[in-house]
Amino acid sequence: MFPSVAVTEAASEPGRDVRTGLDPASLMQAVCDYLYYFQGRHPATASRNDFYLATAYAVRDRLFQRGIQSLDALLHRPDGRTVAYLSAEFLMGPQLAANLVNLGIQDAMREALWRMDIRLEDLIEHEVEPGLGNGGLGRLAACYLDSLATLEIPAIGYGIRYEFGIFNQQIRDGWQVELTDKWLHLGYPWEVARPERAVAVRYGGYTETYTDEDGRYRVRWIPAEIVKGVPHDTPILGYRVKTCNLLRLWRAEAVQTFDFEAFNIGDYARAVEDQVTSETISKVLYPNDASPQGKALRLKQQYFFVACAIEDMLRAHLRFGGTPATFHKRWAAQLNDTHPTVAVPELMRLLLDDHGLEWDEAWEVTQKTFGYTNHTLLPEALETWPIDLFGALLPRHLEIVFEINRRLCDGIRRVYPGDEDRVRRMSLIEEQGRRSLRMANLACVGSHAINGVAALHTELLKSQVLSDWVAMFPERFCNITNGVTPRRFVVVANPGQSKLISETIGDDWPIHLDALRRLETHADDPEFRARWRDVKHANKRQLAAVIKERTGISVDPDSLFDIQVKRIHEYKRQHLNVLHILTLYRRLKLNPDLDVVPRTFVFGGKAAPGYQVAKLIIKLVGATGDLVNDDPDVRGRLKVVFFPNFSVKNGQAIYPAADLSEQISTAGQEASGTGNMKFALNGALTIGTLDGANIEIRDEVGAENFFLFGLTADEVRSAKAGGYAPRAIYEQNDELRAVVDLIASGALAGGDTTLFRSLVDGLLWHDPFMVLADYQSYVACQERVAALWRDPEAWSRMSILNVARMGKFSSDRSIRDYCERVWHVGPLGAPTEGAP
Ligand code: 475
Repeated sequence: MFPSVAVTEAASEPGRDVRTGLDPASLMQAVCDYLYYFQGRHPATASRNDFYLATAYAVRDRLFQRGIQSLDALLHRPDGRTVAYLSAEFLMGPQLAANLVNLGIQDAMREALWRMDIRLEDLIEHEVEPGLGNGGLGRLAACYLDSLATLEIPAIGYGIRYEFGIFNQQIRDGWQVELTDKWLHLGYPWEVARPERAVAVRYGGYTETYTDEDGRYRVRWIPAEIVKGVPHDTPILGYRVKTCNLLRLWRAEAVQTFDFEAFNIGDYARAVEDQVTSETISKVLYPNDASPQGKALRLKQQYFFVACAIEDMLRAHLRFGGTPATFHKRWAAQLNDTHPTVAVPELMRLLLDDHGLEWDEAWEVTQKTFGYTNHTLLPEALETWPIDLFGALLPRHLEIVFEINRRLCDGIRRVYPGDEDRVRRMSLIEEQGRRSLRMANLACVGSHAINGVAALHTELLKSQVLSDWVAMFPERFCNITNGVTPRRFVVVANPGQSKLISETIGDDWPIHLDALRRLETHADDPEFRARWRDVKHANKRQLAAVIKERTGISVDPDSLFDIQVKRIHEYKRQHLNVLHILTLYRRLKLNPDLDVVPRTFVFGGKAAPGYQVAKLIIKLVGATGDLVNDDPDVRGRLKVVFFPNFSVKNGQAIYPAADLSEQISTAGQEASGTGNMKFALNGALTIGTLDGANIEIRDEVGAENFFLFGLTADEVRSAKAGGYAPRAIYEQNDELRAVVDLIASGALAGGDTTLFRSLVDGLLWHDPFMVLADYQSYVACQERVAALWRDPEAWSRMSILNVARMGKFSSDRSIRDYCERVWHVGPLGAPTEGAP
């Protein structure tokens, strides 16, 4: 069935030939061969991009070699389960350095390139990352792929190969400007297109019934439009293991390049137009990270990659001897938020209409296949699709959804007779206003497991958003706290800290992150602390140079680097951070000789292009910098920087240089956060609220090693229930009032009192995210931060203890949790307890 041919064997031993050798000589040969024979360049005249591509291709060979071996291993284990991670976003970050680290050939490649007078670091810097995600959710998917491969679990990430990813952000006159992300323009060497595995995706049209040969009543879908999905595969190698999985992203293509019929009748333009329309599907990533607009194209995108993925999975399953009824025994599919939820009716459709299963059997297969992860409680982020729109695009799926809903509502009525209000709440259809399909409800009914991404988030999910579902299906719910990959975010991003840790406690910590505990005893060693500080200082000098280059602002590496990087959103409260900066500024203006701790405040993050308040917050940060940075009374003691175009790549330069990590969302709003983990793993101390994973981070590192402030989620709720009046807080707090008045006065806007008016009024009259309520507690907490900073030994000790106790937040632990609680798979896909 699958010939384990001699060719595979010949190439199966890493290092056996020049093509796959891992020594500097083989690597140099491979890079040269690519330059010569693939790119047609002479090393003497090749550009940096030529060298980058040649190096990437040489690395990719070594990945594919391991990928083929992984596939081989899988094929010899026909009872195994493969994980399919379905996600509309994968924020992979740059690939070169991470792959070299996972292969263990960073030094060998550096040496190989050096022999050709090329600096590896220049090539790493040159790389453009595929920004195929908005933020946390997309980056989490990428961390999980890294961990799946490292834990040797067969897995495929399925998503969309957007031609344009998240926009590039420029700052002009303090305002965000969005530029198209043309990440493919110099060529993307990490992927391979597989046109022979294309899938036809159908849209629109109508359904009809017919009677098959056995006299059974069947339905068929007559679509109005067909689009081709072409897979592009990127190999995902684990850290120092042979397992190499796949990220398979789909690009939309017109079925025929020209509609010849239209061409013949002379309507050339329309034929080309149709092609353009088809290819629009994978054109661009929607840049909203919280409030999906009900755009038809977005639903088309969702169905597009889901249909491709399910078809691809089913094909593989049948090819290797499976039957439609055993699909769930070979595949565990995870819904990364509700974006891929149309997979539920899609799998049902294939099983019912194409493979003739009965409803109950198809439903059992479907439920056992899917798990659903919720990533946000924000009400505006809960996806719904107008029924008319959904039905026009996916008429057969709507019929199936209605039948799922009929059975669901019957079930609710059986368990809760007479409770029509509950039926109304749990129904897949929202009947108020424009009738619409509730994707979270569809995900819940179609999955055997439902999880939140941090303990508090799961509790809030269970007690609020999904409480009816918990009551009826309690066994489906579990928490799986997020994690991040220590390979990319420590080994690659922070070589100085990594080297020091490995010299001190050994080098197994990247795969056994709990081993960082061994650092605890060194926290009391003054010599170790001094080396720890030296590493941080070097990282800060590097970041200072980048800041100077990108913004023109000089910052002092001896100052406290106080950093907030994440999407710009009111609930994340970048403006609370600004209020603190302006508080310090005012104190210095009143008393220029005040002894303040010098600080560099760094902000970074993108605002959704249509989110005006978030864009105004960016402007406010810039205006604060303009006011503060060159004020003679400040004497350089406060610097405020907006670092443009925050991305995975920029994050890798920023996290290692942070002293203080700002995790200051309103309690109950941030599902988990993962930046909080990246900072802490790089030795930053956290100032934060009891929100998301902050709570668990604090539990791990110890309350005495965490700067906590602010209302709890419960307190936020009761404050709101009791009629929260921000204006009263403003009136009672002199310093707060002065700072808010400063913003309103126009002093940050060249005298213009209107620019920040909406922001100020929002705080004074509504303040839905309790910025004013938490202000005093935040400022007081920042004073404790400053006091500790004055004691470098105590600060270093705390920083070391933070890193030592962050083991829980490896994405390896998260993936083990998913394997145990949701997927029931082990290494190499071996079924584990509870496997279906
Ligand atoms: C949470 N993105 C973080 C992270 O679990 C959490 C929504 C709609 C459309 C497109 N993107 C989105 C998110 O909802 C998102 O990124 N959520 C984030 O997921 C991983 O750590 O707290 O805000």
